[in-house]
Amino acid sequence: MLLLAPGIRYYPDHFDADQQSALVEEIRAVVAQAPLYVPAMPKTGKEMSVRMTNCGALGWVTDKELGYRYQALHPVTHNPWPAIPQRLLALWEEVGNYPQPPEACLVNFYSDTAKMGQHQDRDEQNFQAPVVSVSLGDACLFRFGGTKRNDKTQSIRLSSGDVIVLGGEGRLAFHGVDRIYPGTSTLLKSTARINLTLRRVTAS
Ligand SMILES: O=C(O)CCC(=O)C(=O)O
Ligand SMILES: [Mn+2]
Repeated sequence: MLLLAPGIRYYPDHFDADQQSALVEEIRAVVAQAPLYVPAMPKTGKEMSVRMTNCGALGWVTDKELGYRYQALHPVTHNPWPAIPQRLLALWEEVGNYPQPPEACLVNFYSDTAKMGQHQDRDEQNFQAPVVSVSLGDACLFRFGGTKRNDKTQSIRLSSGDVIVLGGEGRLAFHGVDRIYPGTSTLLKSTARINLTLRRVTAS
């Protein structure tokens, strides 16, 4: 484990190749039940480049009308989200350092050109619990800073199997994905990156 900044922990190659393949199969099963959808920004309705779905009791969603929020039902199918795979619950137990399990696992699907702007994860009622994030497939350029938008930032290349934890002083750090490096992994069928983000939503 490498401490990148206060509260920002990096576990390179946390999942080996076999575990990554198993995780991809588990996520395929999630997507089969809860299809990827196109999230849109609050108010403007501008579509994000990342496709999303969730597993867990709650899922993070966004659309023009209601904005960023957590909800128990898929916004298109209106079905409950599938359960979080056991392997991810075990990851949370291992690195989360938090007594209760995650309630939400956001699945972000990045095509070659997708990216995610700098933001804080602050739609949760609970900032005591960390955010635990898994990278699968193509590498990306992940950039993070401090708790103010204009704080100095650092960039790190995240590869398949890597895990990042934003906890404690790093829980509200700004972060985002500047670019994908297409064709840097053969894990997925197409050139793409999947990110899985585990979160506790409600206050204890
Ligand atoms: O894809 C990533 O590595 C970051 C995803 C993220 O920050 C989020 O979903 O809030
Ligand atoms: Mn985030």
